[in-house]
Amino acid sequence: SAACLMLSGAAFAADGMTVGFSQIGSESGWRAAETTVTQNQAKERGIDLKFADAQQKQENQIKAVRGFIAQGVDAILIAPVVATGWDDVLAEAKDAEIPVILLDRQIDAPDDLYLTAVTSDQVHEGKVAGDWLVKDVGDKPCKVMELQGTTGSSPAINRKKGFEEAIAGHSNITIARSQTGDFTRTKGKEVMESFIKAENGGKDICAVYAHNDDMAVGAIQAIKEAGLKPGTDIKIVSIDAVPDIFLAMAAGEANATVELTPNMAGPAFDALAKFKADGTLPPKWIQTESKLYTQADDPKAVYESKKDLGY
Ligand code: GYE
Repeated sequence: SAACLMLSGAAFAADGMTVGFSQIGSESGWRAAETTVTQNQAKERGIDLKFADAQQKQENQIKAVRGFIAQGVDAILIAPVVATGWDDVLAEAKDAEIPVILLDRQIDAPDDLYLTAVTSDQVHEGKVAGDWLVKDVGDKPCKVMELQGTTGSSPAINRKKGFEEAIAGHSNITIARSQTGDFTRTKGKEVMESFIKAENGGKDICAVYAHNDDMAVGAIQAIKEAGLKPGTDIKIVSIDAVPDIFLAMAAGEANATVELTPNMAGPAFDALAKFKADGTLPPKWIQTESKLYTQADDPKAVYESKKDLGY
């Protein structure tokens, strides 16, 4: 069929390429899934993927990218840990005529320094989370605890912004405390414990907004240990839609999440194959979808459908 021909055509164009991938680390379930999916997508297309784990450090990412340039790879994928500080190394890749594709996070740099960025609209994700809370809370006063992602990362900046936009004009809802939990369960739990202490043993807290599900799962644990009920005493809204948050939703302990696909590499490799085949320039932003899930969406079934998708 035509679809098959198109698919094999794209795979053929990518076949035999060597692609360097500078991954951030493995801070979250979503990140681990993205790594697995990227490796699978490369294998399916006959791409030789060189993988480098930066352990959360931009300097390691810059070193890895320089290494890929020295090796003369055909393309480079970067999941950029923070938004700034990329201009020099990207200019080096450009001079070497190696296309760079950004995965899942945006950067503050001139967009001629990379081929495209495959990411969600992270302001929108924050807005969707905030809109859910506004609707759920109604007119009641609501003190929100915000668990931010990695400081200086585009999802932390933008998810904060979008949520603030959603609650603006609803003076009953306030972000009373906001701190980074670095996108990890451990830090999410730690920060939530300190919030609980500062807020009358948690009794003054109405909701938690976590920039990812892992921090929400950590916060849920802290709330339970404080003798309160997450999902009812304290509402929980977060982002990613990893399998574990659906287990929490099925147990009534989490309320809402915004889905982020771990398959950023598929669209990236498609764009790369076209570019390599005939110079087709992709749009500078390939946007993935952001869908809201709540307890009304049969969380157990969603868990079952997701648990093998690279997670
Ligand atoms: O939401 C979070 C992760 O960069 C958008 O990074 C991504 C975020 C994702 O570790 O779980």
